[in-house]
Amino acid sequence: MPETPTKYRFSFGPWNISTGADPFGPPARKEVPFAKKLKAYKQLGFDAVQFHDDDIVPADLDWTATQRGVAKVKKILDGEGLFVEIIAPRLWEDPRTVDGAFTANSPAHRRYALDRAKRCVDIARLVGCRNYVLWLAREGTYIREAKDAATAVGRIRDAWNLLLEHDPEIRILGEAKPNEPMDQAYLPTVGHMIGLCYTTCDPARSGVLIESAHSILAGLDPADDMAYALWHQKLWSVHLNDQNGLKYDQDKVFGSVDLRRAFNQVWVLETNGYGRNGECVGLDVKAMRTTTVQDSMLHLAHSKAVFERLVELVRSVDMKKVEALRAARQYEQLEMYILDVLTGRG
Ligand code: GLO
Ligand code: MG
Repeated sequence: MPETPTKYRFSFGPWNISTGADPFGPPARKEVPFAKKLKAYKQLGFDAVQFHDDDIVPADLDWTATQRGVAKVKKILDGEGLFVEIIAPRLWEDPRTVDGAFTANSPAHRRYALDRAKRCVDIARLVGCRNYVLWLAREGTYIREAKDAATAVGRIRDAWNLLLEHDPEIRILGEAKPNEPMDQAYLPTVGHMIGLCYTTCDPARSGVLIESAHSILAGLDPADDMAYALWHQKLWSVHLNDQNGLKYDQDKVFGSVDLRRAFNQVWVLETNGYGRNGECVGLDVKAMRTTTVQDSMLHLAHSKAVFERLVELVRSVDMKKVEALRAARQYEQLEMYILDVLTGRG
C-alpha cells in the first residue's frame, strides 16, 4: 500500500452525457450543448476530458480549419482548468469504416482509416495529450470467412506502428472489447492487447486502457485484468463502469451491479499505485434512457462517489489480518472479513 495516499484525478468523455438513444428508440432527452458539458466537469469534481477526434472538430475539415477548431476548444479547456487525458480516433461511424478500419478489405478504406488515425495523433499534439486510445470497434467479423484473421492482426499491428512512428511522443493504449458492434473482435481481451504491444516497434509506448464492462463481457474479472496490466506496467487508463451479465454493453454506474467486484478493482488499483504516475480514473458510463435531461449527469457523480467510498473502504482494510488469514489459508474467514468491510462492520 502506498505510504502517502494517492490523490486520484477523474475523467470522462463528453459522449457520457447523452440523449439516451438506443438501437430501439430515438433520443429521449435534449442534447446538452458542448460548452455546457465542458462546464460540468469542474462542477462535478472532474479534472480531465477524454475525447474522440470529432468531439473536438468535425473529421472532414482541412488542416487549417482543424487547427482553428482545436485552438477554440483548447481555449475553453484552459479557461475551465481542464486537461485532455486521452484522445481516440472515432473509426466506426464513417461509411468508409463500415467493414472495419485498419482491417477493411478495401485498400482505399484502409488508407482512409490510417489517414484519419494519423490526423488524430496531430490533434492530440495540438491539445497537449500523449495518450492515444485505440478502441478497435469494427476490427472483427460478422462472419468468420469474411477476412483472414491472421492478416487482420498484422494489419492492426502495422497501423499501430505507423502511428507510433508518426509522433515520437505519443503512447498508444489499446482498449480491448470482445464483441459489439462486431460478433467477435480480433483483439478481444486485455491479454491479446498486451501480447500485441510487445510486437510493436516501441513496446515502451504501447499499453492498455481497461474498461470494466469489456472484461466482464469477455467472461473475465476486471480486477484480475487490471492486475495483469499493472504487473506489465501497461495500465495507463481505465474506463470504470458495471455490467449485468453477458448481454449488450451496458456501461452502468460503477459498482451498481456487483459492489464486491468494484471493490476488488479499487483494491488492485490502490495497492499497485495506479494514479501515482498521473494516470486518471476514467469513467465510461451511460445514464438510463428514463433519466431526465436535468439528471443526465448524476450517473457520473454517482460513479465517482462510489469509487471514492471504495477507496476509503480499501484503505480501512486491516492488511495484517488479511495476510494472517491468507497464510493460514482461512479463506472462509477472509471472505467474511471482506463482507464485514463491505457491510460496514469491518
Ligand atoms: C465502447 C467503448 C467506447 C470507447 C471510446 C473511447 O464500448 O467503451 O466508449 O471507450 O470510444 O475510445
Ligand atoms: Mg470505453
